[in-house]
Amino acid sequence: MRVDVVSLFPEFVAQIAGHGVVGRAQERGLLAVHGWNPRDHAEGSYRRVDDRPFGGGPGMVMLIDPLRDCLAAARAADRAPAKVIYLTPQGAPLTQAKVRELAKCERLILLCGRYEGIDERLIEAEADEELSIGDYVLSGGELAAAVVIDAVARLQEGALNDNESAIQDSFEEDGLLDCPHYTRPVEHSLGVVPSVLMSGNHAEIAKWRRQQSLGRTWLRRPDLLHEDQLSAADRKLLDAFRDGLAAEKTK
Ligand code: 6GU
Repeated sequence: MRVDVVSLFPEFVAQIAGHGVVGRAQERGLLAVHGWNPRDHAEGSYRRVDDRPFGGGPGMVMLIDPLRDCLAAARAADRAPAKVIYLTPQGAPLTQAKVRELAKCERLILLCGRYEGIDERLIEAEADEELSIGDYVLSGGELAAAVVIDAVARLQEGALNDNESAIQDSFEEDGLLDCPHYTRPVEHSLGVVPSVLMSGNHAEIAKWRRQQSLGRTWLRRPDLLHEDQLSAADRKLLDAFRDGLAAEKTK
């Protein structure tokens, strides 16, 4: 997969994409990230890339032409057609389902604007999608681009090592939060590891993990839990989780 990032700070995104799972995916030839700077396509000695907004108000708006020429150069760098994504708080929320969809693309171009924005005509003409990474404001799209790159990189076949399975993670299989994890030592001044995890009983361990996932999702992200769609077994596990909590409270 090839990802081109159009940004006034392309080195910033390249830096982030050079480490960890994403860096390894690039080393393994599963992913290539390239940066493009609209300033390289700006005219005049000032190389101007933005201007004041019509209608007044604070901030600056990115000019159409340097961005359009930069985008054209990025598109032309590879024969494969690219999906162009504009990263903006006004975009559709990024979800793991969307990440799975994007991870299948041969090519993406991520368009990063400054917070005040890009001339709307450029977005209408060039962007296939607009995505947001959450309901808060960042000063530019670069961190969001890094988020998208990380999330799609780890889904490329061969990007994760065996011990980093993507399927176990929160959201990946069934949209539930992940269960808690423990490692040595069993006894620590901060507490003991739940005994079931040392029982060697794999069915019981799987049941406990499922229950923790259901319980945590219910406690922390009820918006993700569709109780009416749970299996009878899941419902039982969740009821027992709630009973356990209630019992603890009355202790
Ligand atoms: Cl994609 N961009 C900016 N500037 N802020 C954001 C965002 C994107 N997603 C959440 N906040």
